[in-house]
Amino acid sequence: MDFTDFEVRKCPPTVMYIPNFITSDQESSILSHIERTPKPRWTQLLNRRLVNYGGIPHPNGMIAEEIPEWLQSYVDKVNNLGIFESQKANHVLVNEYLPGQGILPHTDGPLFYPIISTISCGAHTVLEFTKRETTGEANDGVVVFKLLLEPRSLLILKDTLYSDYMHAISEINEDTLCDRICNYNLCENTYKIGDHLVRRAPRISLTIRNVPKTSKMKLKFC
Ligand SMILES: O=C(O)CCC(=O)C(=O)O
Repeated sequence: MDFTDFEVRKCPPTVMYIPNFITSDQESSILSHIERTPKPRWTQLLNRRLVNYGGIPHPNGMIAEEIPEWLQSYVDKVNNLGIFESQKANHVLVNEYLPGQGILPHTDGPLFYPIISTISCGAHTVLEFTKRETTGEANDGVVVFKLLLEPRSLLILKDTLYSDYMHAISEINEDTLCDRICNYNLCENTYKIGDHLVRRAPRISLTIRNVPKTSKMKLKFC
């Protein structure tokens, strides 16, 4: 696949934004699978809840677990794009955000191959980027640019965007379509900058990544 048409050019390298990566039927199917996830499977945090599929990433190696078939088909769909180069995605983090919830500025760090792919379902969100404080200079939390993630879209982040920037989702109930959002030209819908607000609704994201260091479960018999 030639990604050049999907590259977001108004921000540092490299962001790819593919609208309508999945169909509405696929989105509904994902949402109904997630809705049926047993409560104990979820980890409830203060500002979102999450489920790990494929294992729990760990510095000593992720004990690999099978990804359920319904979810593996979306992992395959992303793997088939060839974005992970010689690797294959083997981990999915499902996040659920209710309106007013979000995620604090962070980098995904060394446990992952440095490429992030995210499928959004259910509703939009706005992802905000701040520069990492690598030179000792404070960045004062200044948001340098933002991306509007529409439902059914795929976002791919890599290169300097992975290493030098933190990403976050503000804990707010509605988003302003400001001129710092830099992927309007690739969005499925046409948006008018400035004068309208988009109310948040529950959003599910599937963050599909490669965890390079894995191990098989060791069974001890004594
Ligand atoms: O929900 C998203 O789009 C972002 C998720 C994220 O940044 C993470 O789980 O590390």
